[in-house]
Amino acid sequence: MLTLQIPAISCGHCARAITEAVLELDPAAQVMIDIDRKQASINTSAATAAILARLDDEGYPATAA
Ligand SMILES: [Cu+2]
Repeated sequence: MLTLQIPAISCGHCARAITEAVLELDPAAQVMIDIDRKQASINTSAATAAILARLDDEGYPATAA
């Protein structure tokens, strides 16, 4: 389980955009977003670096929580 801190999360749209970005990398990924805590919990076989790069492209820079 990868837990990311993503300060730019502010609403459901952000949560959906992040989820879709992760699913493009790994269609089997499980993504849980906590909007209040601005955290994403991701169960994925994709490389963490690839996830971080993809989220950065989407405008949601993330750090490991
Ligand atoms: Cu939003």
